[in-house]
Amino acid sequence: MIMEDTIAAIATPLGAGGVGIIRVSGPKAGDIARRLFKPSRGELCFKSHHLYHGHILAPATGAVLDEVLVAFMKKPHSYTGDDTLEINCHGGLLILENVLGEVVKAGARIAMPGEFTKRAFLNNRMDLSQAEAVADIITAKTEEGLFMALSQMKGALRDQMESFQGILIDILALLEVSIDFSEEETDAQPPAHVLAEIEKIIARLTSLLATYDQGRLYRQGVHCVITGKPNVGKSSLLNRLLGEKRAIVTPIPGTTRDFIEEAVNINGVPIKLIDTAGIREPENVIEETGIGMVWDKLATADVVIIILDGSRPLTPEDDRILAGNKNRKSLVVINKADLPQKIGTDDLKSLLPDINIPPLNISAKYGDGIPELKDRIYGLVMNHQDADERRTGVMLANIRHKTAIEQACGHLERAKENILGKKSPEFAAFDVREALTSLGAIVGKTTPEDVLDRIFSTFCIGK
Ligand SMILES: Nc1nc2c(ncn2[C@@H]2O[C@H](COP(=O)(O)OP(=O)(O)O)[C@@H](O)[C@H]2O)c(=O)[nH]1
Ligand SMILES: [Mg+2]
Repeated sequence: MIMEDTIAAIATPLGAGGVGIIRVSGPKAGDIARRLFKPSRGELCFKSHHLYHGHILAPATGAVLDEVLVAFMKKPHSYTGDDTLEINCHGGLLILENVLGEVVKAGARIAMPGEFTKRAFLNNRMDLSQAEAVADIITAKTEEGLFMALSQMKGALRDQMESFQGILIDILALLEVSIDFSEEETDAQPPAHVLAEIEKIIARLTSLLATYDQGRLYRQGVHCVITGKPNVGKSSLLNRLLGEKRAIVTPIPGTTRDFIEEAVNINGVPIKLIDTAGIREPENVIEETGIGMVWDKLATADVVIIILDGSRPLTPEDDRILAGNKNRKSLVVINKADLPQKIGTDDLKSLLPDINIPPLNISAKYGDGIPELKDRIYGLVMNHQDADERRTGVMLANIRHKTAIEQACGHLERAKENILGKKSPEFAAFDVREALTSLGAIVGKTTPEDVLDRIFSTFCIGK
């Protein structure tokens, strides 16, 4: 596909840095380079994929804007598949803006977020799942998340989809043969093994779907909200898990008012810890609003850590907090294990009648029980699989992919019903074609324009 206009953007993060890169892509890229760049030695002869030293000059005044290294990548061997110019400037915002300004005057326009990658996709340099992986690589928070994104960028998900599509096309061929046949013999049915083939592929799609829960956690992370009544040690626990004094800890109840959110990495899973205000009978409107916000936050949590203060008897507030989180994935911990304990086993039994793992005793202040708590958090969010096992197969991590596969399964279930109901094979063939369309959306073959726009608009500028 030939792109009409030439796009340009600063591709490096804004701010001071060693180098700042301006990326230009489109038919005018070479022309812009010839207009603005003056090589330090000899005549300008841009060999593709070579680095040239020289200066960027403003053509109108001849003023030197920066000393640079430039590279020209001739199409189709560039990231976007179009002619691409990369100008390595000194990494100052003003320099980059000045050079970008001249690039625009010379005929480029400022790129939209993700537009370089969108062009790469439109030029068939990569499929949509690979383009999405580019964004995931940039935002990956842990090694596991990065590994997943890298394998998707290398085409693992696309290869998987292609193999499924190949199977569906074979099934479709069998169905179409029986359609032709049915014109002569009215109630012709597809061969018996078609049904088995459909069942087999549904099973494979279903097991791929089962990887989503974990894949999503690696990609997006887990929201873990710490709750409990005032003064039980929520902020102390946040600090302890982080390994730094982030939240203010005092003996005065009601110290924490706003949410404090910090990321930690527990065995490769990015976890966002959220410290909250203590829940109790509010004493004023401000506190009431604050506590309402804590309940809202709890409602969005993937995991909740409920803290009890082991050095004091249980209170109705503890009861209310436990009851209010009954349906959430939660861990109960008894803090202040270093002090004489006031919560008896019987108190716990009446409070937590159906809990199967006993609450964990910890000391946020001194660190007792923290490694075990991390293991429990990890165990709660992940199924027990070791990392090597996870690394062997493709994992779904993106809701768009998951939805597409669910739709494909739905169509295939219908195909199955139509075959079992001895309907004309045309019905099943229609369903299988729909399933192919659903799978095609993952790699971008059948993805509507507005969905593409939405996907690329979440990228950063210059990517
Ligand atoms: N002895 C002891 N004191 C603790 C422990 N954890 C927290 N505290 C103390 O309990 C008080 C309240 O702690 P804080 O973390 O602010 O509780 P929050 O209100 O739940 O956030 C502070 O004086 C802490 O030093 C612990 O494990 N042992
Ligand atoms: Mg606090």
